[in-house]
Amino acid sequence: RRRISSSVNARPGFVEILGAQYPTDSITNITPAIIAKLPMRLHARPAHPLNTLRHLIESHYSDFAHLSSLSPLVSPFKNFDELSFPQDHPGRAVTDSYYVNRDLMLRTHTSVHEVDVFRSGKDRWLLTADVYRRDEIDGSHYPIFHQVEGARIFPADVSGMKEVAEDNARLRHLLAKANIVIEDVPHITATNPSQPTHDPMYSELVAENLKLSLNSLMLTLFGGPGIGGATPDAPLRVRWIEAYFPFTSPSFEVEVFFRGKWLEILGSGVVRQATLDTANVSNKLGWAFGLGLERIAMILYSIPDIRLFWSTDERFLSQFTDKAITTFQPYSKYPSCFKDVSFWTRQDIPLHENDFCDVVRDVAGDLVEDVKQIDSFCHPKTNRTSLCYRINYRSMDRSLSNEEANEIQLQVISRLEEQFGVEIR
Ligand code: FA5
Ligand code: MG
Repeated sequence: RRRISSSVNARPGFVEILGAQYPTDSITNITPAIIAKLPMRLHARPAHPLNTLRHLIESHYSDFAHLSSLSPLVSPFKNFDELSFPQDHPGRAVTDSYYVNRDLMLRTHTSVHEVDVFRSGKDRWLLTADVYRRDEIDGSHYPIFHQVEGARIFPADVSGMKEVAEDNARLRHLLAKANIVIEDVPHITATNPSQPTHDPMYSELVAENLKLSLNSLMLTLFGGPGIGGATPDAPLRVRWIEAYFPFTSPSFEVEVFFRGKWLEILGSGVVRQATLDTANVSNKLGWAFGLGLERIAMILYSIPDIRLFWSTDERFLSQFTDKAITTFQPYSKYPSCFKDVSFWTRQDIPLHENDFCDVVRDVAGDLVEDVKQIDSFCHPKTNRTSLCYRINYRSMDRSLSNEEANEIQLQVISRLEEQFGVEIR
């Protein structure tokens, strides 16, 4: 079970990732499909929409340090423990994250690098990277996506707070003239408290700086009339929502109203002092945010399917330049073809939906468009569970024959039998 296929070029008991070999163990669940995509670095490809969007954000934060080449292989300790995640946090589960082995995983968020970057002495920085989460399969979910982390810290004293207050005045002035409507929540509440070691007045000032700074970023990204954003009679709408993250308090999410829908853009908050203590900058206080590039790019460029970012088709890639955000012109959509598979699961071998999806992704690659469970029942006498999944296959680049889809489906079935001992019905 969770066997790494022999297509990965490594000694038995090892897996090769980005040119180095790592021992596997009983929790290894990284798949060849994921390993093959690790060197892609879409956020660094000239003229790729994700790269252009990153540069737009970097130019907005032009006086920040810009980082983008840290390794995706991290320890679970750094990804979770160092950021105050509780032991039982669901993100740690093998069903939700990709593990190379017990001590090494693919980062699930860019926050994993906060401690190291703060420790290196940077007090205002952006970091862009690929992040990895096991998930369902559809047009807006992909197991790899890209985040930009941003952070700014100030001296936790009167001089630092004077700096914050001045910056707040500058940003408030700038936003007052802009075509933007902001739905705010209080900076600090009983359910979204300031931290015990923080002077609440300092925490208020920093939370306000975070909000003003991000409102101004939203204006840069979504405020232009040319891209269907704000117009004189329809201002940009930004909504702040109370949130929870183990490594910030108070915490917030930001949503933007764009083309008729509220779109979740980012998570953010006042950095937990434990993070800054670990980074040896206990005398500082500040904020951080993490935003997802794909969702923003899909909206700004009108890209309808998240798999397109991974397309090597010239009809996709040649449409973009590194100068500006343009509207994607869809080329003909090829027909899709669905296949169902019904099977009895084994009681002694758990099969999570994310396990099912990883088998499909591993066999079908980007030829899978979505996967849905269409039936599930438990036999009253034998107590066995039967599942039925519908897999929708479609190529974005060419027409896929029914024979080819059948061939892929057969491989999916034999992998399910082999890895999870299922009995096909
Ligand atoms: C985080 O990852 C936190 N590290 C963000 C953060 C940073 C909070 C710093 C506080 C301080 P979350 O899991 O909500 O949080 O993801 C952040 C953003 O990434 C989301 O708002 C969304 O834009 C994007 N995102 C999350 N999951 C996906 C996904 N499956 N596909 C595409 N984008 C996603
Ligand atoms: Mg979220």
